[in-house]
Amino acid sequence: MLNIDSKIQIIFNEFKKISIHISELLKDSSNEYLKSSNSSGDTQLAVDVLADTYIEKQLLALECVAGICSEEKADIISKNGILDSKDLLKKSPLGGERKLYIAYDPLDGSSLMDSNLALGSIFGIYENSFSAQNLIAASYIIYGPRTEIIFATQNALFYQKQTSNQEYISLTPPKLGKKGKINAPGGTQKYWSKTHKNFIDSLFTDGYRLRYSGGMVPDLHQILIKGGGLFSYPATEDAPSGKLRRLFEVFPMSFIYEQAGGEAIDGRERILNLECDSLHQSTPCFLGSKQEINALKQAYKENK
Ligand code: AHM
Ligand code: MG
Repeated sequence: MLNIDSKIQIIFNEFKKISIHISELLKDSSNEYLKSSNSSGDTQLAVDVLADTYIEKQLLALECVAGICSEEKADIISKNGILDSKDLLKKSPLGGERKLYIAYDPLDGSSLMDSNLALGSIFGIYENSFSAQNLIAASYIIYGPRTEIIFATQNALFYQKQTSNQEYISLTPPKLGKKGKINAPGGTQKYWSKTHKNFIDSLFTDGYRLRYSGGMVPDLHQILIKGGGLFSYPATEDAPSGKLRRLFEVFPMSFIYEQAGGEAIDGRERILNLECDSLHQSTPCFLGSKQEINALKQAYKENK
């Protein structure tokens, strides 16, 4: 019987295989939209569905994976069909049978396909249930001029890049400084609250530089690689719970940011203390270096 670390290693190795397939898929993909939309109401691209179906097939073929759910799917799927999401969203103790479930966003930022900007895939590995407290490892792949991958466990961060012969080599894992220089503010500005607008303006007044592509993976990756800053996707008038989804995007990226020495909050609370009531639930989110997160917490507290 494999221990949990070996299972996580098998899953990480599978993410690398997936990254090779999807980076090739992106080279040949058109920007064709389908008539369908996902559970969040986003119109799907053909490539969103292709990436989703491929990842589902690869992950469910692993003996150590008990079930998966994805930004592009309405349900949690196991090798034997649909699982009850109410049961699996409840917090459950770690340990026991130690079943592993994976939540993923197969192609984050796919609306950037047409402009040929970097895209990503995001994965969270959950033990026993899809609750933030049960997130035990996370990963993202960035498809840019190079394909790179970040893995985080509860103890370590790993950073690897794909070579021209489709092998992976290790790089020094990035670390967030206490304070950075990048400001990546998401959401439609005309719908920002006054508090949020004032805070974002204050960062620019302090000398922060705007870096925002509209892809969560490259935007967060840039902050990580350049040593710090703030990524925000706030509650807005048109999206009071933010846009980004807890299970597929915000929890895994928060896990990785914490492992890199940063923090992730929803404006008040630590993201990884939040519950998740439904599979596609979103949350406002702020991920960054400690100093920016503390300043934001303060600004939000003073202007409730
Ligand atoms: P997607 O998963 O449908 O691509 O949506 C998520 C993307 C994130 O990558 C990005 O941070 C955000 O949506 C951008 O939204 P906006 O265009 O509102 O700034
Ligand atoms: Mg996404």
